[in-house]
Amino acid sequence: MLKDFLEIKESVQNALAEGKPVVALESTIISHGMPYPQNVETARNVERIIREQGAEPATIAIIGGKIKTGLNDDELEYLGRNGNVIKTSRRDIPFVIARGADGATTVAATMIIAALSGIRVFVTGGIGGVHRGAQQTFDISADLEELARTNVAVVCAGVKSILDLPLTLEYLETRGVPVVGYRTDELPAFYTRESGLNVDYRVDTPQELAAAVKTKWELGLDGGLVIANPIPEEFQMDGAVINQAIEAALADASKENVCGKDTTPYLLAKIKDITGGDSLRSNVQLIYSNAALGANLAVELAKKS
Ligand code: PSU
Ligand code: MN
Repeated sequence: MLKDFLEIKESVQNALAEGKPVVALESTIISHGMPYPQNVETARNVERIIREQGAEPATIAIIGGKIKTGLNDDELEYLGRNGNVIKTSRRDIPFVIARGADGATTVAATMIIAALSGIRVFVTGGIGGVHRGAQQTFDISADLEELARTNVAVVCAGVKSILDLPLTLEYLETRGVPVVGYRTDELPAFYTRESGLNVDYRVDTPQELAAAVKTKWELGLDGGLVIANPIPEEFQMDGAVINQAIEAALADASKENVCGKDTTPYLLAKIKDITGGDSLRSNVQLIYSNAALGANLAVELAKKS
């Protein structure tokens, strides 16, 4: 039974029962995406921002073999400090649970658990995608497959240029996943607002966004959406600086033969080191901005149901 595996925090359960807006958050970003203590501090601030916008936050993870939808403060701290948490995507979920282990959920796994919990909106920083060189390595994030099948709207800051942006867009197009620009016609590239690539649709208000999301699912068009919210202007990085850091990080990864699930965390940590922490500052700020938008979307969706 689902309830044997899944524990929904009381405040989240109450919000869901009352049809109030709830926003899911991932935990790989905490355990593998940022260093301690900034990771825990950011996670707490994100939850606060979501509450301030009138929605209930639910950070998702697996702790001691139990799926948690909604973490308390101690659990957030534990995840952020503990170096042994397993990066958990779709295929890892049953094993992490069966072993009674701790798992930090990726975008894919968080979407699955959000959907099981009845949550339709999920906020993160960046999604996984088609990696550069995927023509050779086949490295395509399971996040993209999940977006194709699971009904959760994912608010992010676009696609990070550690990935191949044009190929990621092609993949999403093939799998029927809408890529929506929030107040932009361009796909944002995470650290920067522009990529030179177009999104499918631009929306300018949370109301407009909610109307499209609701229509998609009412028609039975299963799968998620990528809602790309550009990093606020003042926190944007210099394009040349960040691209140089990314190139250097990619070169190191290839020299050290990093592959599989280690690739993304490796690149994120390298980029942070190379930019002397500047990338981390941008990363934190874009998540705050996404948190506000995700909460606004959840509020509008709740009004419509
Ligand atoms: N991109 C980021 N920060 C992150 C991740 C991606 O800017 O923390 C994490 C997310 O949890 C995402 C995962 O789901 O990496 C993708 O990993 P992979 O490429 O191995 O699928
Ligand atoms: Mn991969």
